[in-house]
Amino acid sequence: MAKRISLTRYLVEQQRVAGHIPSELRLLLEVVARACKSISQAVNKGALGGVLGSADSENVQGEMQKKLDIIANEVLIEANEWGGHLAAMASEEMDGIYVVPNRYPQGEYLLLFDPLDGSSNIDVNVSIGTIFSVLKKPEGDRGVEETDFLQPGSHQVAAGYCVYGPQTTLVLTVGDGVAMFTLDREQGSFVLTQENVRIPEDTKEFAINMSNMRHWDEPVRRYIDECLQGKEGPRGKDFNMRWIASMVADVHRIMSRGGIFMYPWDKREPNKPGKLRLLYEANPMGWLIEQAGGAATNGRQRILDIQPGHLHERVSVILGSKNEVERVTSYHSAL
Ligand code: P6P
Repeated sequence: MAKRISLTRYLVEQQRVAGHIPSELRLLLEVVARACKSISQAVNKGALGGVLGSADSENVQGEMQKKLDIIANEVLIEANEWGGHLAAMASEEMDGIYVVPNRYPQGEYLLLFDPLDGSSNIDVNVSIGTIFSVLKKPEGDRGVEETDFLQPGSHQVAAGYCVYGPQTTLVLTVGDGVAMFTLDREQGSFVLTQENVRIPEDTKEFAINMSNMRHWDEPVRRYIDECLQGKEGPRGKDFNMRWIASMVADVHRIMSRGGIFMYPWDKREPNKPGKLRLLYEANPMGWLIEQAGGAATNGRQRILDIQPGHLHERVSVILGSKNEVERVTSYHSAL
């Protein structure tokens, strides 16, 4: 059981003792955590807060926005724009980047986020969450541009998510392993409840949307077929399946007990590499998984090595227990 310390103390120790993070990054993470607390409160109000349902607008992905998608996006923008730690932000809910207005000092970090992932679950009271990634703005005295965000996931300096479920839990890495903080609503602060999170290298649990089976590529079909054959098949063991249709919730289960999560390319939209977004979903989740001893690929290469071509680039995602991810990836290279 982790010693009961606050997120603030954990971050101060990461800065002062471990020398892992500068004070500006510590400030950034504290501000993001406070924003997640506000989002959690809005989510928890549900129908009582008049925040359920559609916003009658579409995001850059052409997806219908929920009222809470827009609220969460605004909370993160307003919480972070004045602090002087950021140069700009990028969000699933915004077409282009949001440059910190001139009335505020500009900092050296770039913040990317999916403000409310899994929002199709909002109206049915299933766990959803915020995913965030932090990069450093490239050196130079020119103004910040969209191309500054197009860095491989291996360049991240911090990544995390906050899952709004039975508990509100913030999961964070600054490159020194993964720590989990549970929101103590009486204190109004995040408290360290687990550190040095480790994902078992093997698992009997896979997460994939089975309704897409007929559209999958052969390596994915082979892997799932073998899992479904259970003890009598080539895997020699039975598997269980979970699919919450909320990446944050599925990944949190894997961070908590292992498993493999897959949203692979499929032939419904052959020109799209996958459904999930590289910069603010796959990269932060991929780094967290790796920092906890797991693996994350697109079937052929490490997700964190992918050089992004544009801000809302999509990617095929296979992540979780290391030996399972390596097996699926080997099936792709066997082609
Ligand atoms: P499907 C939520 O919309 C999301 O982006 C991820 O959180 C989730 O894993 C996936 O899409 C679910 O997609 O096609 O199963 O609804």
